[in-house]
Amino acid sequence: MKVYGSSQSGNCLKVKWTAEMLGVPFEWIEVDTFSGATRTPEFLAINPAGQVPVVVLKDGRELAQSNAIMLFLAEGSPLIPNDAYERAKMLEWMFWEQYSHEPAIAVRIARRFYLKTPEEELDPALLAKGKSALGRMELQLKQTAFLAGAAFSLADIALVAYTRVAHRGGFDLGPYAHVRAWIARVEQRLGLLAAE
Ligand SMILES: N[C@@H](CCC(=O)N[C@@H](CS)C(=O)NCC(=O)O)C(=O)O
Repeated sequence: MKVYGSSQSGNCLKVKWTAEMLGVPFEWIEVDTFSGATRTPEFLAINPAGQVPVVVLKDGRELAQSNAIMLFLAEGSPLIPNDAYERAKMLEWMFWEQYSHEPAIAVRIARRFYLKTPEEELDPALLAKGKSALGRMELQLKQTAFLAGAAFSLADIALVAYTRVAHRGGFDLGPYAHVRAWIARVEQRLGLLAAE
């Protein structure tokens, strides 16, 4: 399998970490998302949406969208709960991540940390939306060790990708003690050192 991704993108790292955890062999093809590399005819032939991550399977079929790729890779593995309710809870968090977490936290990280956009030029609503997302995670993680319940699942990999580097987006994780403890637990599972 080929994984087209950017090492700076949490969406791409989710796929990399899932494949590594499951022992799925892959070739990583680095794509610079800030240089127009996702808009070339060659890249658009692989993913017409012009985004990474996208994978090309051994048989040539393509698959995009980080969470869809993770679900594909982890099919039948302990990273997806067997119980229907717990599996749906995992999906609840993964859908929520793409609508209520990533569009605020990842966007601020990209603009502030990578593109060096000054704070006054950033939409102030992103900060409020990101803090609200962190608050929602804190509430859950006060009750359970992992997002979908007692067991580590794809929801934790999906949410940790940008949460562990939220400070790069100007988010102070100080008030979210349970989120911080969860990040450490998930990083340990993934064999990651704490992010700078
Ligand atoms: N919902 C998509 C988001 C993918 C996405 O936003 N990818 C960004 C990098 S994180 C990208 O490729 N940006 C380059 C572009 O839009 O040209 C996913 O989860 O895979």
